[in-house]
Amino acid sequence: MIKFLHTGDIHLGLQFKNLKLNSENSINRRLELWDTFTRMIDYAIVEKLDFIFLVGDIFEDKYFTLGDIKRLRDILAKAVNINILITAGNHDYLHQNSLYNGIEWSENVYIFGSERIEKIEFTDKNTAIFGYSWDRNLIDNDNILDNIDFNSEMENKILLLHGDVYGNSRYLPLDINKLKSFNLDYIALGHIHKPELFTDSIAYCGSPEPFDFGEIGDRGFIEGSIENNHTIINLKPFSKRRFIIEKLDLNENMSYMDIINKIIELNLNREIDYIRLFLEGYIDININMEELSEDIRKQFYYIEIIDNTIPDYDLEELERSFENNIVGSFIKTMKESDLNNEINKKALYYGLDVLLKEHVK
Ligand SMILES: [Mn+2]
Repeated sequence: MIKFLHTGDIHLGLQFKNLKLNSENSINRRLELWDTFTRMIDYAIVEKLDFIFLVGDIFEDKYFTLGDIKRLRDILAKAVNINILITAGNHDYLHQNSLYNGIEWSENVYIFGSERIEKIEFTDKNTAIFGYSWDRNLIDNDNILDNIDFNSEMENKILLLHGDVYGNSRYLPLDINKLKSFNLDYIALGHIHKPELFTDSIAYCGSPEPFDFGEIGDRGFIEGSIENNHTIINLKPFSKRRFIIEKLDLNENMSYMDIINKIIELNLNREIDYIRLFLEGYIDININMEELSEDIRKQFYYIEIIDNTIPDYDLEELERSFENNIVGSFIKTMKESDLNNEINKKALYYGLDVLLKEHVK
C-alpha cells in the first residue's frame, strides 16, 4: 500500500490586498500560509506517508524571494523519507530566472520539467508518477496530453496536473472524460481553489487556506491511499481559518443589547474565522448602527457587517409632521396599497429611508 498527501494552490507570498485587513492582519495571513504549509508537511512526516504531491501555484512568483524559496526548501528537506513531487503552475511557472532553478533541492524532492509529461518511477514503492510543469502563465490547449503513453511496469500509476476542468479555459483546459479514460490509479489536480472529489481517483485538492469570501467552506488537503488498484481519498479539513457568510434577521422590538447578544450567540468562531454578516429585517430607528457595528468588530478577529436593515418608522407621526411635502404625500399614496403585503411595506420603508436622508441634508 502507498499513502499520499495531495496539496497545491498554496500561493505562499500572497499579499491579501483584496481583503479589508489592516497591515497587521495581512502580515499575519501571509505567515499563516507558511504555518499551514509547514503543518501539512509535519503531518505527512508523523503519518509516515510515502508521497507528497504539490500540484502547482505553491508560491507567487511575483512576491517570492530567494529567502522564501530557501525556507520552502528547508521545510521539504525535513521530510527525508517522503518523496515530494512538484509540478509548477501558472503562478510559479518555470522560467529562466525561476526560483525553482535557483537553489539545490534535497534528494527527496523532484520537480517535473515542462517539455512534456515526464515519468518518474519509484521501484521500492511500485509506483510511477507522471507530471508536467508549466513554463508560461497561459496554456490554452491540452496538447500536452496528445499521444501520451502511461506505460510502466509499476503497479500504481499517478498523474499530477495543474489545469482547469471547468469549460473553456486559458489555463490548460482539461476534459474530465478524457482524464477518466486514462484509467490511472489517481489524478491529482491543481489550479481550482475549491476542493472537488470527482471520483475516487480524480480530485482537486483546493487551497489549504482560503483567500476571500468567494472561498467559503472547509479547506485542507487530500489524503489518500492505493492498495491493489483500489484508491481511497478524503478531504482533510486543515485550514487555520475559514470564510463564513452568515445572515441574521432582526425586528423592530430588539434593543441595542438584544442585537449585540444575538450576534454574539451566533454559532461562529469569533476569534478565528473571517465573517461577513448580513443584518436583515426592521430595526428601531433610534439604534445607532455605526456604533453597534464598531462594538461588534471589537469582539471578532475579522467581521464585515452588511447592514440591510429597514428603519421602523412611525408612519402616523411622520405623516403628520411632513403633511405638506413629498414625504407626507408618499406615505399617503403608499398607504392606499396593502401594507400587510411585505413587498409594499418594504417599498414604503426603503422609499422613506431615501426621502428622509435627503430631507435631513
Ligand atoms: Mn493556477
